[in-house]
Amino acid sequence: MQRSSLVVLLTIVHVLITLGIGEITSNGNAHPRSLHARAVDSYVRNCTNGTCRYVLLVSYTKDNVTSESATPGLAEIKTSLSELQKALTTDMTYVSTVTHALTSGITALATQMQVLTNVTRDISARYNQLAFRMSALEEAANTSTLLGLETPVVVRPDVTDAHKAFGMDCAAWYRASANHSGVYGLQPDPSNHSHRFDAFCDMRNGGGWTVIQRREDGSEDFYRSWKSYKTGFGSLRHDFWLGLDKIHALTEAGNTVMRIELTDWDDETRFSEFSYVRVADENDEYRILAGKYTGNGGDPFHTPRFSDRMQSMRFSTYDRDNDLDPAGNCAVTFTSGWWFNSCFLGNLNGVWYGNSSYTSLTSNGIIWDLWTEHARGYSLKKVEIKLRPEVMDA
Ligand SMILES: [Ca+2]
Repeated sequence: MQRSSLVVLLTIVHVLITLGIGEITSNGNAHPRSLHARAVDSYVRNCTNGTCRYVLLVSYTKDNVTSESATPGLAEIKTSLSELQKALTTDMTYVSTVTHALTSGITALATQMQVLTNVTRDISARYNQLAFRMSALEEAANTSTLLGLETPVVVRPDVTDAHKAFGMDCAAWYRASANHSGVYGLQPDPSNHSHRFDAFCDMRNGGGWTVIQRREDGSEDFYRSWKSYKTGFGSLRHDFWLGLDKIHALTEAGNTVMRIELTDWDDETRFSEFSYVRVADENDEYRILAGKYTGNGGDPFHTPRFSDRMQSMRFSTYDRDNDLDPAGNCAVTFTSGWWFNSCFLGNLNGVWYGNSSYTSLTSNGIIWDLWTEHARGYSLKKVEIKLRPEVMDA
């Protein structure tokens, strides 16, 4: 018997009982109105507003028909009912078996999922270890180049971002025992997977420094557009600017230290450190704020003369004049992109002059006038600017 016809018959039987037809024929006697049900001919399903009524179409005869003639109708219904009950029992057993099999399947699947999760976690941990070792190898390769040794071949695994390890900043890598300076993957905002990038981590001087700018070999032109300074340019292992959007993201926590390291052509070094450095987002033209100064390199943020002061200045490029000089654009005059007032005591994105005796007459070199032993316009040999959190302890 097909399941649909089974349902229909069950419905008919139910309706028969509900309408009292069974009562009419149960004693085989004539109905008070002297009508006898001969047989159920058919029924009509009538639905309105979601409520369905079943109307039975039954043939009747007048009371001259004997009570015996009505009996076969009752017997027929009883037989049908019995058969339906049997079929229903069989179906119920079948449904029960299928349900049991499904439950077992789901339990097995959950176990397999757990195994898969454990395996994924294990692979991820192994990948992180591998990333640390790769960094150490790359750093060793660079060191041997500097020493004039043969550079070992370092094969970097071909991995997509989805499988690559990312730290919030270089300090996070340092805390995770990455002690070697080199290129690491960063994601400053753990909830923003789309803002990931590579950065050079300096693990010296206490470790955990994210380098945002380097000048050492003149391999990059720093007279660049707003868009270029926004996104960054250069090679992380040579001269580069990390990019203002990334610098903003790295200082957003509000407890960032910025360290500026300077080297002159006599290989003398100076440094300036500032606590609570913050670089705003593009809506505020990447305005820079700095807190307390320490070091021996000088402090351009809190210098007495306002027109030189770097505190709270917005970033300017040749195509975006945000400086406070009404007469012109400091970025154009000094071929740079920087936080100019009108104009500066320190401009570290000027032209890199590779001549040890050169003092840029137009002051458009890498200038740090706070280093007072140098003649005015002296262009430095090497600069690095780096960031890390105020508190380094994990
Ligand atoms: Ca201006």
